[in-house]
Formats: sequence, structure tokens, C-alpha cells
Amino acid sequence: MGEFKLTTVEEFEAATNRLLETGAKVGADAYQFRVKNQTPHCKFGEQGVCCRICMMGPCRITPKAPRGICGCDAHGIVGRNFLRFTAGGAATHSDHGREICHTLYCTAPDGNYKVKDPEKLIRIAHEWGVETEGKDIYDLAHEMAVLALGEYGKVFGFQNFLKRAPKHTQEIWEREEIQPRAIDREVSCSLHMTHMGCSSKPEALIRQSLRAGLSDGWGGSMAGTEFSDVLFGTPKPIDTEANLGVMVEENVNIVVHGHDPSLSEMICEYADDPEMIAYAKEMGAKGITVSGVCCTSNEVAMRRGIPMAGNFLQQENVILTGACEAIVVDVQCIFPAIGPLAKCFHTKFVTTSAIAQMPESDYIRFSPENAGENAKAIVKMAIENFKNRKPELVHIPQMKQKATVGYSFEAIVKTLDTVTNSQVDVTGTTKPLIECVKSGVIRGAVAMVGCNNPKVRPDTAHIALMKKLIENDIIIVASGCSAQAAAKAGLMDKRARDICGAGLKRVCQLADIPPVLHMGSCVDISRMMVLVAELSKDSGWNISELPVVGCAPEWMSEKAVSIGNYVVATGIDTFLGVDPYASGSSEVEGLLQGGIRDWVEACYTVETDIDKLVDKMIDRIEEKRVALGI
Ligand code: BF8
Ligand code: SF4
Repeated sequence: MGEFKLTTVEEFEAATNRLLETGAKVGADAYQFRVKNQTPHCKFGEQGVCCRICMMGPCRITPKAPRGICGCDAHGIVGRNFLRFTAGGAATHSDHGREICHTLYCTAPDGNYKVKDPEKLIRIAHEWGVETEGKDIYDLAHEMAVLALGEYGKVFGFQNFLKRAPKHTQEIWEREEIQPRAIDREVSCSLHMTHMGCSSKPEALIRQSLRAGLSDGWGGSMAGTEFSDVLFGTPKPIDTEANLGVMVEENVNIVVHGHDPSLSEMICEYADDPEMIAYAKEMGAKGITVSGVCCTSNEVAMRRGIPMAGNFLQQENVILTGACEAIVVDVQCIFPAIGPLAKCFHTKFVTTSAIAQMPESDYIRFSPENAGENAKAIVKMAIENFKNRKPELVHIPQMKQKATVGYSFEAIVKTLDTVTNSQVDVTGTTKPLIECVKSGVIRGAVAMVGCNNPKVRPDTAHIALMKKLIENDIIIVASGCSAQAAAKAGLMDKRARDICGAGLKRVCQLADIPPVLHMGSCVDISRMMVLVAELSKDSGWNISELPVVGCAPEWMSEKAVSIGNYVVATGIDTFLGVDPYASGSSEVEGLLQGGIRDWVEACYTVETDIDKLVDKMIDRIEEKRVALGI
């Protein structure tokens, strides 16, 4: 094992440039070129002042034309666009959650999917008031799946999981009338409110944005996370590796990409099958390597230690290695560019979901009923494709870092229990962590989340922010593509403790953890909600008083706005490095970056200067400490 050193963004970029040279040889397109073609972006779009929700438009607001044809002003248009953006994200996360609930419904002792964490299922059943005594675990799974699916369309009442929040938070949601009702209703209601001739009042639109976001974070995403754990196991610390160097030249390389673990779990299962490995050898390979891109990669890394080939803006790179036999995708964050790019190489592009169908792909429709059969067929297809590689195009950048991942809420509680020697019985609570925060050994925590976006030099913001935060004794929980940026850099290697401040370094040593804890995929930001809820209950502080902030420095997707809304609505100040198309309305911007604090005790800060962004987060954490008198 060589000496520990972080990988720099310059090194990432050198590897990418080398891959783009291969791309040039085969006439491949890449996002770097498309960005140039799309720059400069439309100013109306950037400011959020373009409206095309009815056929009298499209209308664009300018000083000379301050209202659309219907009379809507910039504040109404920006607010409506913001709510529609949120609804898109809430629908997307929540529908992923729904698929997981459906998979739970399809579990059987001898089926493709089984119950791997029965204790967790029973725990959730008790939370929801379901009798478990003497029930067969599969009967219980089916009963819970039906109830969970019911959360999407429940006729009366609010989301079941809201009861997990501290009382104070629940009271805020009730007072502000933002408790989410049925998940589908919040999405529908958002589209209704933004139809031509409905709401144009920023307060109403932003309030519904918070409610739709909450239906995601404390509804659909939470169901996605919790029932994925029931199906595939609750993550616990596990070692893996990250970056393109995890692909193995001598092996058949299968890359899983997307979000729903129902597909990737099955592919991993069959890629491990001795029969398949023997077949790969017969075809001239040494074995089979499955690696991942985007959130599905996080899912299988957290549960199986499957290596992470990269994050969002690295998805084209896996094909440019010339060593990818198949890229198998389910839903979300998949570039439509993959089809034409794969055609420049021998790579098979396999789409599997009716939700994400793309041209120039092999469509093998996946369902819980045919999952085993289809996963086997896909693995076989990849193996048989090994012989079609063009050796002269193969180049895998030899760049990877070790990472310890798998820090679910349950795993964090268990791991951090070992840190302090408190006299009180601390087993199973967040109290040891609170003690570290109170004493100042850890100053606070930042939830680093979200995507890459070419508007920010990819990964620089994630990595620079995390480095400075851990130097300042601020622990990080990370998810999504932010977590993968950290892992690629080496920040999830336990040896990264050496670049932390003295306090955090000590905690990392005692607990044997890296300073950046991988909490999973983007739906798993619901795990972070459970964590802050428990921290609040165990400390007696309100969530908004905790020295904790959220940050998405390179975000790009609608899902990220939905997340931002539920994080803020839960009482956590959230820092964005990319402006959410809201600058065209002083009223909407004023609410998001200030006014909503009166409603939910937190708001957004938008700051595109990375150095300033990190300083603002540190200042906010220190302000909260002062307010708590710690
Ligand atoms: O849900 S962080 S680029 S992969 S949207 Fe997509 Fe953004 Fe990555 Fe996962 Ni999340
Ligand atoms: Fe224009 Fe109003 Fe129609 Fe929007 S709703 S396109 S502002 S007329």
C-alpha cells in the first residue's frame, strides 16, 4: 500500500482528457463539447422569467414587457417555475420509492426478491401501528407494501413518517400548513396551482414547494430508503474503491447506472454466479467486474462494496475507456448521449425501465417477476460482447482510491457509540455524537449532497468544501454524486483523518471512521432527516438549533430542488453553489433566501464563489454554537 495522498481534480481532468483523445479517434461526442454549443445560456431561462405554460405565450419578462399576456408578473412566473421544478423532483424520487414498495409487495421466500432485514420491517410496522405478532414475515411484507403504496394516494391525513420528526418540527409543519398529504396529491396540487390562471402569489407557490418537497423527503424518498433496506439489507460499514481505475482490463466490465437498486442488486447477484464467471473465462476474460455510476452505484457500494466507477459527469468516461462491455441503466440522470456514444465502441447500452426509454439502446424490460431471468440474460450479453472489444481503443485510467462506505443512520449510531466513555447508557442513541459537538471536539456537521454541473468545474466545489470543513473539525455526511466525488478524491479513506483538524481527527481515530461518511444515494437524504430528528430528540435542541447545515454546491436536477426544499422545511439552512433560476424575482429570491425562515426556521443561501460558500457555512455553524452557548 503506497503512501496516502488525495487525488486532485487536475488528475481527474488529465484522465478525462486522455479519454477524450480516444473519443476523438472514433468521432465521439461528449458533454464538454455540447456545453460549448449551448453557451451562453438563455438569460430569460436563467432568471426563471420565461413562461410557456399556456399557448398564448411563451412570454418573457423584460423591463419593457413587465407582464405576460395574462398579466402575470415576474414574481408569479419565477414562483410557478420554481414549484414546477420541485414537483418534478418530488415526483421522480417518490416514484422510485413507489417502485421499491412494489418490489416489496412481490417478495417471496423462493422469489427473485426476499426480505433481507426482517427486524427493520417489524420496526417500521410497529411505528405504523401494524400488528406483527405471529405473522409470517412475507405476509407482513405484503401488508406493509400495500400500506406504503397507500401513502401515495391516501384519502385523508398526512404522511405516516412525519411522526418521526421532533414535536417542534411537526408543530411548525402544522402551523404553516405544509404537512404533506398523499404524495401524488402534492405533486398534482403543484401542477394545478401552476396551471394558467391559478396561483401567481409567491408566498403560496413557495409554501407549496416546501410541502411538495416534504412529501418527497418524509414520504416517497423515505419509503424508498427504508424499504430498500428491508429488501436488500441495511448498510453497514464496508470497504470499496472509487474512480475509473476500478474497471479491470482483463475482465468483462458491466457498469450499472441509475437509481433503483432492484435492477443493480440483481445484476450483481448474477455477475457473482460461478456459472457466469466460468462463462466469462470461456470467452477469454479473467472474470467479471461490476462497477457503478450515479446513485445506483451508491446503493450497491453501501450494501455490497461494489466499486464506484464515478459520478454523474463521469458517465461518458466509462464508455470512453473502450473496456465497458455493457452499461445497464434503470431510471434518472442517464445521458441520452449514452446511446450514440456506445455505438462508437463495442459497448451495449441496455435500458430496462419503461420510465427511461432511450433511442439506440437494447431495451430489456425489467420487472420483479422476470428480474432473475433478465439479469442473467444481460450478464450473458455482456460476457459475449467481450470478444468485440477493440484493443487499440482500450485505456482505463489507473486512478482509484479506497473508501469505507455504508454509514446508514443505524450504522452511524452503532459506530459512534464507541467514541465516548460516557457514564450514562448511550447504546443506540446519538448522544455520543452530541457529546462530541457539545465539547467542541466536533464543531458541527455538514450534509454534502447533490450532483455535478458543468457550470462548476466538476468535483472542485465538493472536494474543496469538504477539505476545508474537515480541517475545521466539521464532520461530513455525504450522499449522491457528492459522496462519489469525496470517494474519488480519497476523502472516504480512513487515512484522510490525517488532514482533519485535531478534534475530528481524534474522533475518526477512536471510532475508526473516515471524516466523510457515505450515507447513500439521493433518496437516502431521508436517512439524514432521521439522523437530525434523533439528534434533536436526544439533545433537547430543535433541529434548527443544531450546528448542522446542508450544501449542494454543484447541483443540477429537479430532484435536488425538491431535496433542498424538504431539508430547509425541516429546519436546516441549505447552501447552494448554483442559482435555482430564481434571480428574476426579488420576491421569490427574498422568500427563499430569507422570508421562509419566519415559517420554518431555516432558509437558503446561494453563493457561487466556493471560498465564500464554505466560509458562510462555517460562520453559520459557529453562530449556532454561540446561540446554544456551547
Ligand atoms: O439522485 S446527485 S446527478 S445521480 S440527481 Fe443524479 Fe444529482 Fe447524481 Fe442520483 Ni441525485
Ligand atoms: Fe404568458 Fe400567462 Fe400564458 Fe404564461 S400563463 S405563457 S405568462 S399568457
